[in-house]
Amino acid sequence: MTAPATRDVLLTCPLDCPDACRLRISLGRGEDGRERAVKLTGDADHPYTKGFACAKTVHYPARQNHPERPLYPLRRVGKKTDPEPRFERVTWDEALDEIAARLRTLLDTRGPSTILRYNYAGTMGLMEGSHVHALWRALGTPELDETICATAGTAAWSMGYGARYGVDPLDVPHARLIILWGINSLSTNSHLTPQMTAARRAGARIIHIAPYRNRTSQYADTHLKLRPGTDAALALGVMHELFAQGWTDEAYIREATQGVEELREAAREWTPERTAEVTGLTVEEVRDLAHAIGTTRPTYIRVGYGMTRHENGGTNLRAVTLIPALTGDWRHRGGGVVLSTSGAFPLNRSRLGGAHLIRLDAPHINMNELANALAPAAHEPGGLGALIVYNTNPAVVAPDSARVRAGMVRGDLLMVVLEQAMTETARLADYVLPATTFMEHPDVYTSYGHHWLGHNPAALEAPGEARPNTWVFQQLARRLGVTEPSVYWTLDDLLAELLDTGHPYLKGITPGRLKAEGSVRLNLPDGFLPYAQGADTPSGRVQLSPAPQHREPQAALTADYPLRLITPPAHHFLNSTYGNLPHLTRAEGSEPHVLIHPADAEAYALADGEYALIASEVGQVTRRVKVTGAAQPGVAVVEGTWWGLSAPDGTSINAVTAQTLTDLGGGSTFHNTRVRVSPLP
Ligand SMILES: Nc1nc2c(c(=O)[nH]1)N[C@H]1C(S)=C(S)[C@@H](COP(=O)(O)OP(=O)(O)OC[C@H]3O[C@@H](n4cnc5c(=O)[nH]c(N)nc54)[C@H](O)[C@@H]3O)O[C@H]1N2
Ligand SMILES: Nc1nc2c(c(=O)[nH]1)N[C@H]1C(S)=C(S)[C@@H](COP(=O)(O)OP(=O)(O)OC[C@H]3O[C@@H](n4cnc5c(=O)[nH]c(N)nc54)[C@H](O)[C@@H]3O)O[C@H]1N2
Ligand code: SF4
Ligand SMILES: [Mo]
Repeated sequence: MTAPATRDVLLTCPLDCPDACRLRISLGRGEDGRERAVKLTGDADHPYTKGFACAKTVHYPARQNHPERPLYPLRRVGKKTDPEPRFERVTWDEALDEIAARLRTLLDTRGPSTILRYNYAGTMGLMEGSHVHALWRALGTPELDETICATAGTAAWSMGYGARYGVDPLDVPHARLIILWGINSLSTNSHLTPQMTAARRAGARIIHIAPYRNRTSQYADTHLKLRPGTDAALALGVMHELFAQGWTDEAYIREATQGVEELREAAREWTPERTAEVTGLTVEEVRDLAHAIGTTRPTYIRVGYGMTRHENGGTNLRAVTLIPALTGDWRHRGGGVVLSTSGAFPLNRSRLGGAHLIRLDAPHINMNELANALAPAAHEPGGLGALIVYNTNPAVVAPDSARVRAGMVRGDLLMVVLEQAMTETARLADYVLPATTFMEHPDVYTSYGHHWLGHNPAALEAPGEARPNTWVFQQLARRLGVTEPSVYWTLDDLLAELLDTGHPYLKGITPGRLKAEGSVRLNLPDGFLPYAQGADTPSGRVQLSPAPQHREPQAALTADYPLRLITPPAHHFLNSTYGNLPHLTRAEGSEPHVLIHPADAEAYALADGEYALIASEVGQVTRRVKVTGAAQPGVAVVEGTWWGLSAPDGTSINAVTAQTLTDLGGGSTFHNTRVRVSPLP
């Protein structure tokens, strides 16, 4: 259908992934004369992307040209509870006039608190992903606390260190010990791999710490299969040995930290024996880990958000991040710990997304509690009359998803979904508004895994009548009589403001240069060593107090719910993105599986290849069992937030996960679910 490629463009990947790759995309003309993407790979000249895209995004052209992609505004015909949704094509004017009229009525009769924007990181673009909230802030709708992914980690990091700086990934080849702690980096941060391989060639050892064996464990030299949710115990066990064996860097502790005595006291009880008992590791494994960390400089620790998705996930992550403050690794190039590099982008965000419009008295809604927020009917106190969804697929990715869907199909709720794909959320909408992709709209990008800023021009004409989110909201704003200027900014307006800080890291980076070069490295000082002299906290020191403590979850395992279910990302999907591409679902095994250890298979009469019922206190799903030693006794694993449409029972795995929040940051607890797995009757 599509002719051979005629030209290449270089663009930054917009997806929620630390790598923010520079992509080389080949365009060709179809029979209809329209240019489209035909091939995608990584830019060979980019020092971090190094010429390859991941196993999922190489298929972005198929996603973009998907036959079911919505290309025209659609209005529902029939009821939201109909088993097969039906939509009719309408003009943009019809859709926008009708939506604006419904919003106007809600604003006039019941006020802005009845309208909820619901969004996440479908695009990381600062325009289409962040600035686009300005309309809702100008209207004074509830503040959505964007907690589904990173806030437990951010809160934990900021207690110890303040802003999130991280080791430059290009310094990783200097490390001699690499610890991948609570992250499946070969799947979720794949461009770190060449850097680690370079370190390995120079003699580095690589350790993976995660409850089940996956690609990253296989790549590592050592896999420590700890019990989920016990990272604080393991970190304290390591610290016990650092203190006991004299492996601490006393100069660093004295000059750059505060609270070491409290931490030393807390670590005292975490002998290797006690640590082994709590974490499920052997005493030798605990001693070996501590010895490796204590005696190897530089030690590089890459922590993932994965380990935070537990009740005590914030504290667990904080405990791990404090280790380099005891070893002094921050003073060694390639040493330290990384959660995110995003703090290094010193942009002027004072009006980004209408930040200056946020009202102090605005109600807040935690996005993990969408099921609750949708529960009261529109006429009840606190009831929502409208839900405006963009850059996210909550019917699949939000916890307690069956109740989320039940709330969405309420007849009195206006639901508008801006989408690039006919997701299960879009299928529940009153209006589906076709959205452009990163190749079809201009935007700017930071990264949470490296230090380049990216700018994408609109490289392709939008197909059909797809429009950027910002265009849609500006059209609504006009119809609602909104006069706030920032709502109407173009990307050039935003870019000028973002770069206007005078910060040394942005020196020489003008809008013109960024647009001309496309990808520009921040002006970090030579030998960038964040936290070598202290931290970005009020005291200027790394804050070790209050000392982290291990705690068992309130959702303790019981005879009724004897297994802990973790639901980490799949290699071939990005959250639910790509879950509608058959060659990627096939690569993931065609349907979601639950990994069960042979000992549990025997205990609960589960047979390999058979269907089983996974039941939690929240709900239940049916999944095919894979009996495998990759799991551990007591832990069930379902990889990937598959579309419910791919599952035997049509449900998302989040039908069993709960709205429980983390100890810090109000974060999600997707790996915290206690379940019972039984053969399907
Ligand atoms: N292929 C792919 N890449 C992705 C994504 C995707 O869905 N697929 N999602 C993107 C997004 S949005 C994010 S936030 C990042 C997330 O990427 P990561 O930061 O890697 O976080 P998770 O993927 O949630 O974590 C997965 C790992 O955490 C481990 N884990 C679970 N519980 C615990 C625990 O208690 N302790 C320890 N030590 N380990 C634990 C799992 O075994 C698994 O190895 O990846 C991004 N990249
Ligand atoms: N059980 C379980 N659940 C999880 C997780 C888990 O590990 N386990 N991970 C959680 C995590 S870390 C995260 S970050 C969330 C992520 O959840 P989401 O943010 O919902 O991510 P995606 O599922 O990738 O859906 C993004 C949607 O945005 C759309 N989109 C992309 N770009 C644009 C655009 O420019 N405009 C518009 N209008 N739409 C666009 C895409 O088509 C896609 O449907 O899921 C969470 N849910
Ligand atoms: S690795 Fe991440 S940033 Fe790179 S192409 Fe894949 S999803 Fe995009
Ligand atoms: Mo995420």
